[in-house]
Amino acid sequence: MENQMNRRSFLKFGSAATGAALLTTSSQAIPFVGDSLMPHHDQAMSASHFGAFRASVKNSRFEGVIPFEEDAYPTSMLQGLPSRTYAPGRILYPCVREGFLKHGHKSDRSKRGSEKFVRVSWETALNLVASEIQRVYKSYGAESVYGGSYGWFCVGSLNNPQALLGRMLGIAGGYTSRTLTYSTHAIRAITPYVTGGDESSNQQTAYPNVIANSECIVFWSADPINTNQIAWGVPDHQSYAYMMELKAEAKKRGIKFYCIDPVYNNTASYFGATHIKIRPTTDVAMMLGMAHHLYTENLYDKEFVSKYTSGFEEFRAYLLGEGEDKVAKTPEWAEKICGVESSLIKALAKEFVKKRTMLMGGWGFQRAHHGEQPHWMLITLASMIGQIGLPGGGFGCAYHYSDGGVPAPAAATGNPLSDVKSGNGNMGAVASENAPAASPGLTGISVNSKMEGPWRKRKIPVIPVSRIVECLENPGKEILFDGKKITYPDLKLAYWAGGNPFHHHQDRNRMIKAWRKFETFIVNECFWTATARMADIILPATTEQERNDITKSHTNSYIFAMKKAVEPAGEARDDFDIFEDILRRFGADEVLAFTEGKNKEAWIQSFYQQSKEKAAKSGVPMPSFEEFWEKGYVKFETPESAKNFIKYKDFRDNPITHRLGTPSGKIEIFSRKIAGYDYKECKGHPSWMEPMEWLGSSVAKEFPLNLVSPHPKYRLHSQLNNTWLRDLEEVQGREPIWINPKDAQKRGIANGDVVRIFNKRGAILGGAVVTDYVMEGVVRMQEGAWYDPVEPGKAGSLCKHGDVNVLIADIPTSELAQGNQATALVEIEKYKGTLPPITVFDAPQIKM
Ligand SMILES: Nc1nc2c(c(=O)[nH]1)N[C@H]1C(S)=C(S)[C@@H](COP(=O)(O)OP(=O)(O)OC[C@H]3O[C@@H](n4cnc5c(=O)[nH]c(N)nc54)[C@H](O)[C@@H]3O)O[C@H]1N2
Ligand SMILES: Nc1nc2c(c(=O)[nH]1)N[C@H]1C(S)=C(S)[C@@H](COP(=O)(O)OP(=O)(O)OC[C@H]3O[C@@H](n4cnc5c(=O)[nH]c(N)nc54)[C@H](O)[C@@H]3O)O[C@H]1N2
Ligand SMILES: [Mo]
Repeated sequence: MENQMNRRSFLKFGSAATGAALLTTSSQAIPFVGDSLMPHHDQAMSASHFGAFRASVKNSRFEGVIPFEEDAYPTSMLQGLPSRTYAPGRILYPCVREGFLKHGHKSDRSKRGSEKFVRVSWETALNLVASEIQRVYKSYGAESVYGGSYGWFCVGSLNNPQALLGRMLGIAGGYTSRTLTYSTHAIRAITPYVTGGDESSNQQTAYPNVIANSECIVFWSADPINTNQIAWGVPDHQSYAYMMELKAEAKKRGIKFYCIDPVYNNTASYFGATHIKIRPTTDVAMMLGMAHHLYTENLYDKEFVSKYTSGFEEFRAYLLGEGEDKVAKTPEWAEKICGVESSLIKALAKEFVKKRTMLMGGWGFQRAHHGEQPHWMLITLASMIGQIGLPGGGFGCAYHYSDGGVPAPAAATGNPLSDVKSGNGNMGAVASENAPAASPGLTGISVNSKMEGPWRKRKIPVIPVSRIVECLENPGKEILFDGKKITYPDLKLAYWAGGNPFHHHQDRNRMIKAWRKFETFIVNECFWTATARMADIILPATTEQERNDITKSHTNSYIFAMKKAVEPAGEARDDFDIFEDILRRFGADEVLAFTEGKNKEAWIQSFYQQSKEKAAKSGVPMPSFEEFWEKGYVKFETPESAKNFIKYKDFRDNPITHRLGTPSGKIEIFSRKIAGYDYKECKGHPSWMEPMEWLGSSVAKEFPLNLVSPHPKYRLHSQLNNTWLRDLEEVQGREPIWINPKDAQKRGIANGDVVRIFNKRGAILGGAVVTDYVMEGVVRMQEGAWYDPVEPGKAGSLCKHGDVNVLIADIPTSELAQGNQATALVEIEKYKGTLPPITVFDAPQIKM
């Protein structure tokens, strides 16, 4: 306690609670006896996409992570944070590509990735950035500056690089931004037409209700045990307590679990689910087979369909083969496509109708050609089952994400971190609609300045996020998109902060060539990622533990203080400071518009105060900022009403007063609007359309294995790949690829071999894991291993580490969503050459 009192002076807001400070107080008084025994209040509270925690700092170094005491299920990934902070590939000073420093935008752009970097001062770097932005504005106009900057930057209401970048460019003169996300491109585009809302982020039937009522739970392309480890805000991992309870209840009541997936995933093993092995991208065929059986056997819920849906008649004609294609979508027809036996398709259809069934849909299957269809068809199937709005029944497409399904305090804001319109707005809070209106929903820095000035009037054009390469290749081209027409701008400069496009985007080799269209590529990064290596100007950014901030848990149950734990590495600076200093090169008004006259501390306090005022209005008291900062968090209680939330119960009870936001007010199995668009690849009702590459296509003759690329267990995309967590999975230093024993045997591949995986788009190395957790004909490699080409910057080079996006096509889902894919056909062979060393985790060559 004595120590706690001493600590107050050091932890006063605004002072750097550095290791040096700690050293002179409690760290000296308490001998090191292992982190778990250290009193919590002696550690700086912090937070991340992996969870909240206290940073243990010794000798000015961030050495340990003590998970937040109220997080009962912390993820192992959290332990990678210290190692990340001191990764050998930290960017320590501003650098410029040598050719760019000499020749500016007239440099040889094909040298990106291979040419040396030159260390420069912040002054030089920022002058160069500002003059490049001004040059492009003058020569081509604001539209030519791309500031869409997609990615999973850090948590923190203030240090949101994406919002800050948009804010800076919006003030400086404008830019082109983006819409939708790589996460939910298709589901988010299609479901507003079907249920009138965004099914990727609305509230799910709460877990307690599922636990009490569901008799059958179907994980359909969903892996919540894996993907709930992280959250778009901060995860508090409450979903794991509910999942444990669900498992215990299943033992008592015999709840049946199915996993419909090409892979027996983490969730399937946890619940001991029955594996329904389905060929990738064929789910719609299976669902149609089930629908056909329900219809012809008169097992479907006619009353639900007629009272709550619209357009079943049009769909029925298609289902029975009375439409244009004259093909009845029988279970036998479906079996030939999806590989699931027709008898099983029928049995499942029957079981889902008979039992109280919750269809938990993930998002894996919408990252595919025609990715709009599976969720539309899932909702159609759920409508025929007829349990939407009943306890423990229906469907939910966000149980796997950011503690979805956890009953929680209300969120007033759609996006918990900020009101940035171009941000990952879909990743909104999953809090209850039953909770009181006013809430602790914490806001953050806005992309729009509130100060008067020309920036207030600027129109920010957008492109669909995953079309960036196509846009570079076809300036001026008009495309169809979600009922509209969009003209691709002529992009000349890109500025990225808080994302890793050379990880997240598909068809790496095509991308490398297209990127040369940019005269200038500027990146703020903490690490020498594949993207940073392709930059012309690179500015070093601080990590979350090197600055103060404030954030909240994704469930809205907590607001967290994020206290600076250590000094920034090298010359790294906060994104906020970097953008403010760029605007200094534009003028004083611009700087004022950016800061609104507040320093970083004042901003952080203002976010807290806004929450406090909002909470007070609904009678929820919050402590003073100082008390909060000292304690490290504020907790909000979950209202009892939230625990029994049932999605669409209101609609079921009264479809007139609670009509849906669709034109008919009902679930639209047929959408007149979409039919009216007259698209080739998205019809008026859910339909099976052959994807460009699947096991039934002609491409499979040459490339017979269907690769899926789900989300990694020990990474957040590419994040943390530069830590020891890599060692938990890699095979001879290569990203693992799961292959079925039968497929491995045919190719003479043994467990632990390094293999070459290839198709027409490129080739990568990987480490074979021979396992029947992946079905025959399918291979699985997680997204996010750092791209490490043998010849950097050269299109077509072998990636020696295992970046799966070398192999995946960059072809849009359809004219509706224009979304991204995550599967492809490939072939695999044992790699016989000498193994090239991995180099991507070390800093590139820098001329000092
Ligand atoms: N094949 C395939 N591809 C996919 C997917 C798939 O399933 N399969 N999934 C897609 C999905 S859903 C997503 S969301 C994307 C993810 O793609 P990204 O979000 O681009 O991937 P991350 O690795 O999270 O990249 C975030 C980057 O931000 C940096 N960063 C973190 N904090 C800061 C900061 O404070 N300042 C600055 N300046 N930088 C910071 C990190 O170092 C990191 O490099 O990938 C997509 N790509
Ligand atoms: N640990 C961890 N958690 C994460 C992330 C992370 O990087 N790491 N990323 C977060 C982000 S940004 C997002 S968007 C979400 C993503 O959440 P999701 O998109 O739901 O996750 P995925 O792992 O891509 O896919 C889920 C399941 O779909 C299966 N699948 C793939 N293709 C098909 C198919 O055609 N049919 C069927 N039936 N199944 C298929 C995969 O094998 C996997 O088991 O996860 C979030 N959570
Ligand atoms: Mo995502």
